[in-house]
Amino acid sequence: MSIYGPYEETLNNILFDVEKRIRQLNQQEIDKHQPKLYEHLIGRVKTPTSMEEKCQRKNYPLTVESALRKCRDAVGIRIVCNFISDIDRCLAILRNVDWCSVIKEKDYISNAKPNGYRSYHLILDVIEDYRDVDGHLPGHFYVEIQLRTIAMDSWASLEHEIKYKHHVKNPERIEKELKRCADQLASCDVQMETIRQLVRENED
Ligand code: 0O2
Repeated sequence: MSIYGPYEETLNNILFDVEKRIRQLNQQEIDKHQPKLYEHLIGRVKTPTSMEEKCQRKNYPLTVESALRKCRDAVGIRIVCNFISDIDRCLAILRNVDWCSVIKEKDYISNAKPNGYRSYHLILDVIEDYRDVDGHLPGHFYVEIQLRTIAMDSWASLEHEIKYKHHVKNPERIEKELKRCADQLASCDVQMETIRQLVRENED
């Protein structure tokens, strides 16, 4: 049995439900003639192998408790937005829904990681009563939400690709270039926001 014990199906159900709810939130915005909340979203249940690696990296025992409680990203959803202000709208909405509570926020947009990584991370405690299996764990679970612009997402994907696929002898130069690229993209995000504002102010 995997590190998720009997909970693998539950995790897939949670992913399905939360994705559906986020799509509904987007539809509600569109119905109110607001811009769409996001460009696209992508969800995954972390593979058991990847979760085991994470637990080992963090020196957690390889147990269901570690995989579902100490780590809180077994279920993850990335929401990729067009504009920074859309991330703010998503945040405001998610903080107010009744089917979860936001228990942790990490703002890597205002405080980018030293390598240039930008994204806004939330941990949701999904309150809905997912069925406990064998009385092991109480019936609520965590979901990690990552909110990013398209530009931030492009950078993170490429950086991930470069970091994991290639081993270079002197990484400092590459890291410096990646950071420069991240900062340029961040500046583009600010410019795009300004352009959106200008369009709004000049609409007929
Ligand atoms: P995957 O496959 O994307 O899930 P914690 O200490 O537990 O509160 P945690 O989870 O160790 O926090 O770290 P954090 O900072 O919240 O970020 C975790 C996730 O953010 C990573 O998940 C990545 O998805 C993403 N991330 C963080 N830093 C970087 C970075 O420098 N580059 C890229 N490309 N992504 C980053 P996983 O588990 O690593 O992978």
